[in-house]
Order: sequence, then C-alpha cells, then structure tokens
Amino acid sequence: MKSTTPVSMDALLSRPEIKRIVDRVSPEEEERRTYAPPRCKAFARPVTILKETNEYSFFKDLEAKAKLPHIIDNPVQTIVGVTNPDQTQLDHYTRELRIGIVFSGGPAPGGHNVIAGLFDAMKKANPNSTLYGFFLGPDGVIEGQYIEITEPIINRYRNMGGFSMIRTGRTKIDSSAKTKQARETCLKLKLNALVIVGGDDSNTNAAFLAEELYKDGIQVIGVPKTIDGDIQVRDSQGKILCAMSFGYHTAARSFARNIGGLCVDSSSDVKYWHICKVMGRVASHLALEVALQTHANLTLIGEDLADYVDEERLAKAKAEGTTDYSAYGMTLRHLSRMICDAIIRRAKVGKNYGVIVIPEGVLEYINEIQLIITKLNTIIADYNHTHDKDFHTAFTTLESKLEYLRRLVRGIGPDISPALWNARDDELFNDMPEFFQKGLLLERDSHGNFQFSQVETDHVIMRMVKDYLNIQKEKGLYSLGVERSYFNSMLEREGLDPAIYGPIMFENYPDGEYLRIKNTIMSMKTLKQAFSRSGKLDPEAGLPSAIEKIYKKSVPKFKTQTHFFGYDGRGGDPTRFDCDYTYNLGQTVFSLVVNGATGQMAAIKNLEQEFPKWEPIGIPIAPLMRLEERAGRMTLVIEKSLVDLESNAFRVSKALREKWLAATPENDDYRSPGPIRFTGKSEEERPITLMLNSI
Ligand code: FBP
Repeated sequence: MKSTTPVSMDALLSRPEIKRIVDRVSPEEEERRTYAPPRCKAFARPVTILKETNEYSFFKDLEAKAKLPHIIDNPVQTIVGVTNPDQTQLDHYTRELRIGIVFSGGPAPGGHNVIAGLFDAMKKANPNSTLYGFFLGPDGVIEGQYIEITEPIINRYRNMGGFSMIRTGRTKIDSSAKTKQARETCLKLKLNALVIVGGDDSNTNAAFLAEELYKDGIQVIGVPKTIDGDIQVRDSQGKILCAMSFGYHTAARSFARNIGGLCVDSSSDVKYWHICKVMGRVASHLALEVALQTHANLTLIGEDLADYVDEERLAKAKAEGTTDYSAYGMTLRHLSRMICDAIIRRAKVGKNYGVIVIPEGVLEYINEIQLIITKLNTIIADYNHTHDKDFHTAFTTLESKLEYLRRLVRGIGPDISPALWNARDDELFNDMPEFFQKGLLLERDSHGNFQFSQVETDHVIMRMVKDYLNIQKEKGLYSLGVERSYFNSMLEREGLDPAIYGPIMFENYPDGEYLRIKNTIMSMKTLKQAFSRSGKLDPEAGLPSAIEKIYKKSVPKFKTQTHFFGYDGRGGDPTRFDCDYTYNLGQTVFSLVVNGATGQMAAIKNLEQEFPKWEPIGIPIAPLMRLEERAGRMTLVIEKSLVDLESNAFRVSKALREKWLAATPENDDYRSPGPIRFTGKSEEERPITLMLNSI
C-alpha cells in the first residue's frame, strides 16, 4: 500500500482558498460593509441649516414644564440643505466639533449606522472633528470610559447589526451623583454634544441631561432606538413626526422568517402547535408585524385584549339593573378560553396543528395581572425607599418574599402599607404557579420596568389552555374531524358499508366534509356501546379494525413546542430599510448638533413613504413627556406608543383573522416572508405595518 505524507496543518491553513473559506468575515458581511446608504436630499448640499416650523403642536405636561424649563418650548425643526452657503454659514458649519455617542438599552439593528452617518457627516464638514464612543452604555459616560472612533473602526461595522462596537448598558443617569460624574466626563472631553441612542426611557434621560448641561453649553441629542417599535411620535392633532423607531423592521422580519418556517413545519408534520413568544415589553407592534408577515393562525395583540368587552355579561347585568365592571377587559381565564376555541375549531376540520404568536408583554393587558404587577412594583419600591438593603437582597428566596407579602396581609411591621396587599391579592397570587410567582417578583430594570422577557408568559397561558382543552375533551367537545373520503375508503377496504357505520359514529354524516364524532362517544367503550345499541356490532367479533383506527385518529393529542424570539432578532444584521434609516438618523444628528440644537430627538419624517420623500427633522423631547408609574412613583417619561386599534394595520389584521385561523377544510393561508436579504428583490421596502398605515 502506498503511504502519503499528510500536508502539515500550517501549510493547510495558509492555503488561500482555505483562508477564504474560514475567514471571520463572510462574503455577505463583505458586501454589507461596502454598501453606501442613500442620503436624504438635504444632506447632499454643502451645508444644512435648521428651520423652525409651527405646523405642529403638543400638550405640554405641567411637571415637564417645571422640570425642563430650557427645552420645553423647543420647536420641531426641519433640516434644510443650502446649495450656495455664504462664508459665515460655511465657517459655522465646518468648525471643529467634539461629539460623544452612547448606546442605551437593548441592542437594535442599525445602531452602528447611526454612528457611521454621524461620523461621515462630521468628518466631511471638518476632518479634525472628533467622535467618541462611550463603552457599555451610560456607565461609560459616568465613568469616563470611551474610545475615539476612527475610519478603520467604523468601516468594520458599517451596515452590521448589534451594538458590539461600543456595546450597551441599561444604567440610568438618574441621581445627582451620576449626573455630576457624567457632566465631568463631558467637560473633561470638551464635548460640544452628547448623543444618546436609546428607547423611551433613554430619550427621557437625554432630555433631563440636556436640561442639566444647558448652562455648560453642552448639547444633548436623542435617537429613537428600540425593536419594540413603541417610539412613534405624533403631535396633538395626530400628525406623524416619527412613524417608527429603528431596529423594529429587522427584528420583526427576523422573527417572521423563523415563524414562517414553523408554519411550514406545522402544516407538514401536522402534529404540533408551535407557541411563539415574541419580544415587545409592553406594546404588541412586533407581534402585529409578524402576523402580517406570516399569517400565523392566531396572534394575540395586547392592546386589543385590553379593549375587550364581554357583551354577554354586560347584557346580563343590565337585565338585572346593574353594571358589571368586570366585563371590561380580559381575564386570564377568558383568554385561555379564546385560544381553546380557536384550537377546537381547527381540530373540527382535521387540523390539530398550527402557530400561535404571543407578545411578550401580553400579561400587562390582563386585568388581574396588571393590578398585581402595579401593586408589587409599589411594594418593592416602598421597601427600597425605606430600607438600606434593597428588596431583592433582603429577600433572596421566593419563600422569604412570599412571607413578606403575607406579613403585609397580617398588617405586621411599621413600614408596611396593608391596604396595598390584601387577602384577595394573596389568594390570587398563591393560585399562580411557582415559576410565575418568581417571575412577578423579579427585580425591575434600572428604569423600574417589569422585565417581561424573564417571565414564561407563554407557559402561564398555555398551562391554562391545556387544562381547559382536557375538560373539553372529556366532554367530547374537542375532537378531530375525520375527512369523509378517508373514512369511506378505509371502510370500503374492509368490505364495510360507510353509509351504515357513518351515522352511528358521526354527528354530521354524510353531509360534512370533515366528520365529527358524536359528543356522546367519549371513549372506545362508549363507541362500542353506540354500535351495540345500533345492532351493527357482533359482540363476539368486537369493533372492526377500520372503525377502531378511525376513532383513534379522531382523538386529538395536544402537543406543543414553545419558542422565544427576541435576542436573535435584535442582534441580527439590519434590513436595507434599517440601514438607510439609521444612516440618515446619524446625518440628522450632525445637522442638529452643528446648528446648536439640544433636547431634540433626531428623526426622519415620511418613513412610511418611499425614500425620496424622507425628511430629516428634530423633534422636541420634553413635550412628549407624561407622568407614569415607575418603581411605584409617578415619573416623567416619554409616552410609549401602543398599537392603535383604529390603524389600518390593526384593522386589516383583524379583518383577516378568520382567514388566517383557517378553521375550514381549505388550505392554511400561511405567508412565507423569506430571509432578510441585502441584495435582490425578495424583501419589502419597509414594515408592512407602515405600508398599510400610510394608505
Ligand atoms: P429597549 O426598550 O431597551 O429597546 O429594549 C427592548 C427589549 O428588547 C424588549 O423587547 C425586551 O423586553 C427587553 O429589551 C429585554 O431586556 P434584556 O436585554 O434586559 O433582557
């Protein structure tokens, strides 16, 4: 036998074709990095200026007026390109600037392009200007941890997802000590401006910092980031200024692509219900977009559930001359019934499979849960305000936390407000499964938000669904429809006449395309009894095997697979829409900074329309603020935008609900959105939600 000397590993690894194959940079990444997003018209001019517009009005909160006096009266500013600037304009525009940028909150695809857009604009105006990136979120500003962003650094991250260049964090600059340190960092770096790329809470923080740093002449600009899509700005007359935060499109497309795959799997293997929880801490925008992208069989929209009115109960109460206030809003019990109803209806036409989309924050819209969350928020915050150790350090186990709550019911302890937690709350809470109790008692995030991503919402709901389905099964109400042609052919194969056996077993033989076992037949035993009574069964011979087989097929097994979509999508590479959007946000930031704005949020108007109609603007942040309960206290924050039940997007999805549920013998209506492709024509230009709402 001939022996060959193997090529050494070093030699193998140094071969160019192997190097190329295992290179860290994939061909897709290479292509992405070279993509140059188009710029809004104004940015193609040598200089941009800001124009105030009185077209928009806002209701200003009294508290915001008092706390943010220097920025509360900021106007909306449009960014206008100047074709032939005079020397003064040029000198002003091209002066050397020092800007710091920080990510705050969860990652959202496109963040790197905000930095790239800002970097390109400032270097084009003056190559000596400096851009600093603060590490690990607001902590980087507080602790003075930063890096100077240079061309080679930024080039590695152009059009790429994540926030990995400078990373992110959730610290809130909320105390005078933290504000002082942040101010010192800005002064030490001689910053002209600090840019905060974040969600509603982080933009709120940006406004407060703008106010704090006003006298130092340091400008603060916010950028609307969050996959949740809940930063949408309208003025008091409903005119849209910012249709969507960045990152939403990519996250929704990424979830939809995977959920589309599950739709195909479930209708191929026909044995699973795929339960898909999708991110979105409070608002259900992501779930709505996923529904429109995939046509999953059932998508819950939190805002819709909250709007639910039990007309039957209302009518009953009215007949008794009373009003039943508990008829307004959805309970967990009712929600599980609603889901069961959909599952049972599909089973009747032989479909014991499907896909359900559950928004992560759906429990926020369920009456009894919302109440418990608010109460626990207050209890934990009260405890933290009055004790040295915080609640979660003082009570590390579930049992010790529960004991504290029990003490509240018993009214023990000087620091305790018994009215807040009563015997009824305790009873309700104790009825919940342990994992859910733990979830509800979890530590709140730095902004006082309940951390829905840590709670197994889907398990809570599906546990109730399973229990109720079992009850319905025992009553013979949850059974699987048997296709008539299948029944006929199986019986004929055994030489039996379907016309004789069909009417004994099924309630709708021979008319139904899908035959339903009679409610009275709940087991093999009752099936035999039905046949014996009809005189069609020879007691010696037992049931014909075809009948037994058909019966077994009609008994559904409810099998689920649960999936969570969130972190995968928010870490994905941005869609072209998000690439273009964020690059132009970065350019907008520069125009706002160079023209002296502060307390403004960079935004792009007309996002819902084609690119040539996009208009860069600055939106005043302070007038967007409202008082909200956070960590048990009323706090000024930017109001979250929830799904508008009057919007085209929601109304269309509602109108198509029955079609997507497909509880008919016809095929399912699943839509395959396909992957996020950077090239080619497969991807739509912008979120379907936006497209529908723009009509
Ligand atoms: P932001 O509001 O910071 O953009 O975060 C949104 C989000 O992705 C939510 O959808 C989710 O509930 C949460 O972050 C998860 O937070 P964490 O990263 O702390 O698990």
